[in-house]
Amino acid sequence: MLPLVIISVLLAFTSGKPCDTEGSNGELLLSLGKNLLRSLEGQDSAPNPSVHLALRLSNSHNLAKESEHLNRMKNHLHNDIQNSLSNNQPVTGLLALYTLALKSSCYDLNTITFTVAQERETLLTHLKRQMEQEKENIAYSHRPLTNYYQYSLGVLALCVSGIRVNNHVTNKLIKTTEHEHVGHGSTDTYAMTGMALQCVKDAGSHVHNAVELETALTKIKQKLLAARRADGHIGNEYSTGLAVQALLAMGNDVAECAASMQAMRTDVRANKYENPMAASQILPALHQTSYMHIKNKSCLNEDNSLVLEPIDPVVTLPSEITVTIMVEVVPSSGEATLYSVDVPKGSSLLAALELLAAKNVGFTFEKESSLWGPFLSAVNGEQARQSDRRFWHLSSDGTALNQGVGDFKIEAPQKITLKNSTY
Ligand code: B12
Repeated sequence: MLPLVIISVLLAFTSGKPCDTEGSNGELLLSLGKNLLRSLEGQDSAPNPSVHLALRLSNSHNLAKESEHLNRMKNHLHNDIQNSLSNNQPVTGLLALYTLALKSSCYDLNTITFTVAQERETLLTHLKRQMEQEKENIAYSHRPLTNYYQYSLGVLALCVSGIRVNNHVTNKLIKTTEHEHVGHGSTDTYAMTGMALQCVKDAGSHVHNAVELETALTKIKQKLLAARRADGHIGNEYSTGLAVQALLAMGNDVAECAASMQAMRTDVRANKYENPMAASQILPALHQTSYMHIKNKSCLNEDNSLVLEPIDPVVTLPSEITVTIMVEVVPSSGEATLYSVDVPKGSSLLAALELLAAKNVGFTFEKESSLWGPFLSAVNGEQARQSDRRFWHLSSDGTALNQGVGDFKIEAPQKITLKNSTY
């Protein structure tokens, strides 16, 4: 009997895919898909191209809701991008995400146009132009107008849409990888660069620098593998999905991602991906696919079984237990001010800052909305502008937060520091 058990266990190990998504994991994927679909409901929820992508890369669909969301993107998101283009603001990442989202629904990209200075041009022409401007900026100041994450998204979006990416544009990405100039969110950025360069390699268009391209891809793989933690995460909880997507796109053996898949599943069960952006970046990885695979999407014979059951609204009353937090503000002058405020345990940092501002002790702040939620943009009247490459950095007792003000919850007394920093 015992040998039989041992043999079956061994067989299960050798025949089962290490990143298997069958069985109970199927349930997990389904519930994550439903949560994403739910995040698009509600009057004031803005259409989100990253969520669209994740839903389209899943195995189960709600085709009616996906097509409704596609239409909302074609109105609202389209208008937002049109406004940025008209105001000459760089919008590479959003334009790229929009392109990927449309492509993931097999939408004819040539029918999407924007009008700037009375000239109507297609989405892809605009994306190519944004990439040229980004490239010029790199040549001039060694940095893209936006960041290398968005630059990579741009290359990826052009490539999966079957556009031949200008060699000079790709070369800038190869060179950055070589010189390791990626900055904040480096795992996320390496992952996006990996998918972009792999797509270019597979397209076979970048022949004259093939060796450098290969070297860059090898380096990215090494960087991602070196960022693996003992608990399976690559970088942190929020970069693991993109990192796994990239490793899969770069043809890594699925066995190498088993621990990371497991880490993400544990995170899903612990509700770490309640932010739809976070969930949208990990879902494709859990489905063992990647943004790069949008290139070959046919949209034929798709499953249509993702149904949303009505759920009872959950009302959470503020906790009666309060915790005292210190809020330290360090403006660009370096002169720190310390405040203190009592907040209900479990409040978001945003709610805590609102309570502090309401005390009229001289603390004020402003926020801007983004795909990830509220972004802290000004404190005590001081803006930390992206155009100046500054931002309000968040930390707790000296450790950088890996969530924003809307998602980070205050569970214990601590000192929160808001520091005007450069990136
Ligand atoms: C580049 C980048 C930044 C840059 C953005 C400016 C720029 N022009 O380069 C800077 C350095 C300012 C930044 C800051 C922060 N970031 Co950041 N950032 C990224 C990165 C690598 C790419 C974002 C991007 O360009 N997306 C493409 C465009 C199309 O999407 P977008 O949503 O419109 O992009 C804008 C917003 O995302 C916003 N933004 C950037 N980071 C964050 C974080 C939060 C919480 C919010 C609300 C908004 C926001 O800036 C983007 C450019 O305008 C992502 C990686 C990822 N996986 O998404 C991390 C990422 C989004 N950042 C993250 C974090 C934690 C932060 C900080 C909270 C870090 C800190 N301890 O202070 C701060 C935000 C603090 C604040 N003031 O509210 C996490 C968010 C995880 C989560 N669960 O919320 C990510 C996923 C990285 C990671 N794996 O940990 N970031």
